[in-house]
This record gives sequence, C-alpha cells and structure tokens, in this order.
Amino acid sequence: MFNRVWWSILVLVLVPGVAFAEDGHAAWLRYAPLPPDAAARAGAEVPRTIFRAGSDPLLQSAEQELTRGVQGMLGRPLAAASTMPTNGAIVVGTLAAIRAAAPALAPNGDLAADAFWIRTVHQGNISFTVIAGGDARGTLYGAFAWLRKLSAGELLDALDDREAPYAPVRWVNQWDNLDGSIERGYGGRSLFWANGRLRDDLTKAGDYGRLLASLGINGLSINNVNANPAVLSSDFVPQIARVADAMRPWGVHVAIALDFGSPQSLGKLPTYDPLDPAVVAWWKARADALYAAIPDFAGFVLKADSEGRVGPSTYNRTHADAANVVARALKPHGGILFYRGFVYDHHMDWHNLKNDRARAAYDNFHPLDGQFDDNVLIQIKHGPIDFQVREPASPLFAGLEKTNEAIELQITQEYFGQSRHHVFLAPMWKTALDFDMRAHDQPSPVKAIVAGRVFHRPLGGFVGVANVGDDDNWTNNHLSQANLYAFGRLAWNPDLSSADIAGEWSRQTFGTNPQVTKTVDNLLLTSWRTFENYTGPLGLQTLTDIVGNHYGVAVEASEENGWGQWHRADKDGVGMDRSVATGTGFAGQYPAAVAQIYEAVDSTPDDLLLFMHHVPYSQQLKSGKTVIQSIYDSHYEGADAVAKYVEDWRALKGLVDQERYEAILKQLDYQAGQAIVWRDAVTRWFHRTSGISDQAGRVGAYPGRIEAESAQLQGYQVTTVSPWETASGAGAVECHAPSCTAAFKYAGQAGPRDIVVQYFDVNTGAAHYRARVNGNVVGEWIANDRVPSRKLDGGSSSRFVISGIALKPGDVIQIEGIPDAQETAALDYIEIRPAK
Ligand code: GCW
Repeated sequence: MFNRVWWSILVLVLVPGVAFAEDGHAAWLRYAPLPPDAAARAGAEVPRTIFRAGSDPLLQSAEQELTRGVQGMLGRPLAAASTMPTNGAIVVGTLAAIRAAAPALAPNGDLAADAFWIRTVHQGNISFTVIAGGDARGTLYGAFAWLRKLSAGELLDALDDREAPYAPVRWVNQWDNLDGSIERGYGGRSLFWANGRLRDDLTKAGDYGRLLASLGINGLSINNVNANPAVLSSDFVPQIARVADAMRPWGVHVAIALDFGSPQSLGKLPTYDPLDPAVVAWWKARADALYAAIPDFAGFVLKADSEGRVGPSTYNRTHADAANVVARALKPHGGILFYRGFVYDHHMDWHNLKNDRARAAYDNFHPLDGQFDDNVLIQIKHGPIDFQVREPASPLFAGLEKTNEAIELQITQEYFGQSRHHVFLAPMWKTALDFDMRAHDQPSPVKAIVAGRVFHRPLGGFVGVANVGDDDNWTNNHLSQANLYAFGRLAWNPDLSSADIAGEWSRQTFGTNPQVTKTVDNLLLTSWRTFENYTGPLGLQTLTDIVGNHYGVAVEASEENGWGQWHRADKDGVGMDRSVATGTGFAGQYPAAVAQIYEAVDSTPDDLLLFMHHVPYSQQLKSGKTVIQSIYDSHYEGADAVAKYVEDWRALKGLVDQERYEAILKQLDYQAGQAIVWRDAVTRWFHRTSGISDQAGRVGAYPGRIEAESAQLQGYQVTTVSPWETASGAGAVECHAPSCTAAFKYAGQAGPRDIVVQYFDVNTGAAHYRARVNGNVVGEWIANDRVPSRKLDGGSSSRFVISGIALKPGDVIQIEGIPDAQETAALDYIEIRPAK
C-alpha cells in the first residue's frame, strides 16, 4: 500500500503532463489539474470565493462540487463566504434567492424548474460568476455545467448561458436483482442490492447519484424490470428509503420496478385482476406506504405480459387497465408509471411468413391510444425489435397521440459486445431521436414526440437502461462510460451532436491533449459503424446467439424459433419482407410518408434493406455493390477498423495515464481478435449458404493460417464446433489428457514473424498453454478469462499473439495445452504473418 502511494507520487513528479494513475471511478468528473496555460487563464477568470444563497441540500451539493472542482483543476481553494461578498465571487442559488441577496447580479428573466443560467458579471475590476437555477436542482445542474466548461478549457469571463432541459423525464433504469446480480449488467455487482437486501454501505451508490446529477438525470429505478414481488413488501420500504436518502442530495428521485402479479403472490389476494376492488385497494396501500416513508418517491416501472411476466391478459384485461390501476395508486402523491411497450409473443410460429415480432409494440398499444391515465408513460424501446445493431425507429412513437411516451435507450451493451467491445452508441441513438416520423405530414422527429412536443402531452422524455455496477470504473470498459455520459447529455439536450458529446466526454475523461482527443473522438464516432460492419450490416440485426448469451456470433441462432428475430437467409436470398404488399405489413405501421419509403426496395436505405425486404444476394445496393459483396466487404472493413483502433491507441502511450492506457489497449486488442472471429464466421456462413464467391478472394482463403485439425496431434482430438462457422476449417482440437501437443511445420519464407494462436477460453477452468519453436518456449499463457460462453464457439474463441519470432522453413511450432476443469485447452488454428 505504502509502496503504491509512493509510486504514484513518483509518477506524478517525474512525468509532467501525465495525470495520476486512475482506475476510472472518477469517470468524467475527474477534475484533473488543467494544463499550465489553461490553468493560468482560468486562474485569472475564476473568483476565489463562493457564496451560496440558501441552504437547500442540493445547493450544498453544488457548492461542494464547485469547491472540489476548482481545487482539483486549478489547485487552489474556493473560500466559502457567509455573507454576499462585494469583491467578486461565484454566487450559487436559485434565481429568486440571488435576486433577493444581490439584485444587481441576477439575470433578468425567468427560469423553469431544472433550468439554469450561468453568467459572468463585471463591476469595474471585480467579477462575479453567477450560477442561478430555476430551483435548487437547476442550480446544481448549472454548477456541473460550469465545471464542464472549466475542464474543457472554455473561456469563462463572458458567460451568458441559459439552459433548460428538453423534457421533464430523464430517467435511468437499473436491471438489478435483489441477490446483487444485474441482468445484462457487465460492470460488476449491484450498487444497491446484495443477498436479497439493500447493501449496508451506499457510498458508491451515492457516487453514482453524483454522476447522474452531473448529466441532469432526475429519476432512477433500482431493481430489475423482471421484478421480484418482494420489493413491495413492508420490509423493503425502509431499504428503498435509504437509497432515496443517498440520492436526494443529487436530485435523483428513486423508483422501483413491479411485478404485476404482486397482489396475489405477495398480497395473498385470490387474484391480481386490475379491475378487482381488492386489487385496486392493494396497489393503493402499497403506494401509500412508500410515500409515507419517501415523500419524493418517483414512481414505478412495469413490465407485464412480456417474456414470461404475468400481465392483464390473464384476465382478458387491457394494458390500459393494468397501467391505470397502478397509476391511480401513485396519482395522489404525484408519482408516475412507466409501462413498458416491450410486449411481444416469444412463441411465434416461424413457419408463418406473415408473423413479425417487429409489429408487436404497435399492434399491442396503438389500439389503446387515449385510454391511459395522464400519469402513465409508455416506455418504448427505440427500435421495434430489441436493441439490435441497426433498427428503424419504432413506429409506435407516431402511433400514440393521446398517450405520454418515453423512449427507452439501452446504455448497457447487451447486443453490442457486452462492454468487451467498444461501441459508442450516441450516433445510433441520434439516428432514432432525429428520425422524422412525418406524422400528419408534419415535421415530427422522435425526440420531439417523446418529449411531448408534437402531440402536446403533459409528460414525456428519455429512459436509459444503464445497469452500471460496482466495478472500479462502473462499466467494466473505460470507454463504455461514454455511453452513460452520452445518454444523459442527449436526455438533457437531444439536439447535441454525437461529435459534441464525444468531444466533451473525451476532454473531461482524458484531458485536452489534441492527439488524445482526436484519437478518442475518432474511436468513439466510428465505432458503431465498425461494430455493425463486423456483426450485422444492411439491417440484418446483430447476428449473435439470440437464444443464448447475446454475445458471440451465431448466424442461424435467430432462425426457426419463436423469438422472432428472423433474417430468413437461405440459398437464394436474405432479409425479412416487412412490406405491406407482399410481407408482414410492418412498413404500413408508419405514417404514410415513411411507410412509402420503407415499402419499396428502391427507396429503402441500404442500412435497413434487409430489415425491410427479402432480396436475392445479387440485388444491387445504392452503394453500387451487390448485397453479398457488401456483406463480405463490410466484415473485412469492420475487422480492419478495429485493428487500426489498436494502432491508434498505442500511439497514446505516455499521453494517457498508464492504468487506463493498459486497460483500454487490452480491451481493444481483444476486440480486434473478436472482430476477426465475427468476420470469418459471418462471411463463411454466407459464402457457404449463397454459393457466391467473394470478388476479392478473401473468404475461405487465409494466408498463413494452419488449422489445428491438420497439425500433428499428440493427445489432442479433433472435434466439431457449434455453430460450425465459429471455428476455422472443419472444427477444433481438444485435449482430454493431462497434456496434449499440436505441432505445425512452418513452410513459408525465412524472416521475422508473428504467430497468432487462436484458442478457446471458456468461462470455466484455466487451461495452460505453452508455445515452442524448435523446442524453445516462445510464449506461455493461461486461459482464465471469464467470457460469456461456456462452450467452444465464437464467444470463447480467443487469440494470443507471439510477436517477432525469427522463423525459417522447416521450423516446428508446437502448442502444448494443459486442460483445467471443464476447459479442454482447445485450439482452432495458428496463423503466421510477417512481424509488425
Ligand atoms: O433484450 C431483452 C433482454 C432481457 C430484458 C428484456 C427487457 C429485462 O435480453 O434481459 O429483460 O429485453 O427489456 O425486458
């Protein structure tokens, strides 16, 4: 411990410009020392005193935050004044309070709740920085906004910045289970729950509240939408109250997700029929109990009749009946109910070509428009399926005109490499938010609809499924923090561009060095397209193991089952026909102008072609390529792009703190290997299925690759891998003995070479590998990663690269594998390439 502290000090002293070692916990609120020139300028602009007009806990948070930020970034204290100073200060408070305390400083105008106004006021040589809020929470948001400017090196001496949130609802959902696991969570265990109850120590949960407040998030639901009924029991009321206490200084109001069967399973009533008076009374009593303990409790989230959850269909009641019975219990207390629009039949008959899961949300909810109470919001996933790599905006956004809506965006990367791949989601969210639905042939972007601006709804906004956990850096992958950041910023202001957001985030998170920001911004802004390129381009959706872990590649996994994420690829063609004329009719769920675009192959954009239409592989795209060639090319482009990310990142050595530099390098390197697995699997699958060759001759021809099945095997046994496309060649080799060896003979030219060993690292055991060239050990590693797969497949396929080995023809490369537990030290191939 002592050593570590001294070591950090040494690093700080010896490496100018490099920040202290960082584990990512501070996220974008690092308040790291500004570079000398920016510090000197800001030092002259920023007052040395702070005056807080009022004592509200949120104002205290604002003052604390400003003091902490100035200390961190400028290295000097901000002295607290107890009376309004006359010689310059940062003045924080509500507009009303500032007006009372210092009328000359208060801006002229009004501010709504949550809004703020930051301005600098000069009186001769004296200057004030005024941070005024429409209310205390708005003031806190203003403080964070000002700190963001300071950290980005913006000029601070002539500010007049007035901001109000775009929509009232800016919520985050956590899918945390009471046992502490998190459904689709990749950043560790729950910040709230462990072993069936609330954690004793909520320090980290409070830190999370601070991150959320810095973005303007005002609501947080703290348990899985696949809800345990127990959360509504009396035992849980004080536990939820403790979370609310931890979040209150940050203006984040707490909510919980419900199970619709609770009146029966928990309340022991004979029924949960929403129209039964005893059920009505039961919901009311539960809401009353929560509000008695937590007067600012925010409300409930409800997933019903979906993926095995019970719902109103049990009693032939409607979703409106279900939503309203719960909403009415909240109503007297000002609470709101988010009723999830994610309702579909997961036992659909795939033989019926008219069946279509994409239709489900609209088919279920559009007929009920107007029947929901005014404190209900329908929470709608951004696309009609389920967070796939490319979906059109859900038609339901335009399908509800008399009902409040919220858009649900998934921050946690369920279908996006589960935090092991770097994918910045803002550009994808922007595509949905900015999409113009042309409702009644009028401009009607999704963001404006959900904010209630198009159909004049009283309530609406943005919900992000974050699933942040207790990992040091919250999300497991440092770069994934950018998604939480981007969600919050877009919920505040969806008109921000992805580039604006990437720039803000990278500057706060990694500092203002231009090479660093350029590299990070590029990584972020191109990563969605890159991921789409090597997973599922042209609207195919993420070609992953849809019935399993949603992680590794498995092209056919979505076919021939009831889950309905079909792409219907066969030997002649590919894509789901969702047209009205010949398909499922999904295209007709959109307002006419949009429906017309999606109805025809010619007018459908390439990116969504296979989502909307079934076409032959030879179909020409707008890009000029055929569908099949485009599939091949995009997968190679995607894998090449990730390889380039690794190189770009390496160039930042010394410019980013060592700890995060190493962690991100490791992550990108892993992603580069996975992108090759995806590339090869998808292209080989389509090659085999279509029988059409790759014009560039890449698919099926892998220079330097030698299959393990063709090596000289000692102990190793050849095995098939499922799905077949996730192993190169005809399969892999596995060891069921204490130790096995595969020997490969090098037949290429003499020279320095890299040896890539493609092996399988399942999530049990820790097999040991040793690589030798002519008997000399050149590499050794242990397969102890905990990937989301427990069998040999694309998810467990991993690579180890041995760099710069001098090889000559006839050299023998031996890979020895020592199995451990269920891990069979399996090998796929080796690939020998010129050393970099
Ligand atoms: O995408 C699916 C996830 C489920 C999730 C569900 C939902 C909470 O695979 O894990 O359940 O969506 O959104 O309800």
